Amino acid sequence: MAFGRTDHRAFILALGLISAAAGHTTTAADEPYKAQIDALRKSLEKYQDYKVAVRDLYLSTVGCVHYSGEKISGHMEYLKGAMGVHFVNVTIDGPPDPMKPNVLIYEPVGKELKLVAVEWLVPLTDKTKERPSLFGQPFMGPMEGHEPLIPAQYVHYDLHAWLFKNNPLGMFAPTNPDVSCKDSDFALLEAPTKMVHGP
Ligand SMILES: [Cu+2]
Repeated sequence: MAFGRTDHRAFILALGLISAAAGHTTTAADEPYKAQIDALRKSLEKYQDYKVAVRDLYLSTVGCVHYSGEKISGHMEYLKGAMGVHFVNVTIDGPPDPMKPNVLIYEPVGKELKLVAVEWLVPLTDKTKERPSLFGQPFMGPMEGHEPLIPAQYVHYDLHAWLFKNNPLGMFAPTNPDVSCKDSDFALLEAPTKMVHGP
């Protein structure tokens, strides 16, 4: 089916409305934030070389994290797929900065690491008044830390953005079924993270 330019835009808008109505905000079209997201992607392109990321203090947490899609009540619903290897910059703190994610995520492909996504990880503290959001996307959580790489006591909100690899589940979905840990010597199958009550 061929869409004219206007038809196409109307179709995307309709899709956005449908998914917003269904509460699937993480798969909604990111159209209104497109310019901001494009600028963010451009500013992070240098991190496609993981050594540049390490020099800027994004440090590897080694394990390639993936999920089986198992559902447990009271736990996060992570659909089957991987995140990859998280490189965390603990020198970035304060409220989430849309232009400065504190996590970069790499997929091991052959003997290389490919930058696939970024993440904002925000601890829940007594100062937290509301759920953070960026690009119109409410963060997920609060949830416990992701064991075994992050201690359970690290209660946090997080938001992933698949800026460098398409995610069929949506730009802001936590897991990506097209990302794999098969080429990693440090694949870690994680259980879905426990949710915590918070603002
Ligand atoms: Cu992640």
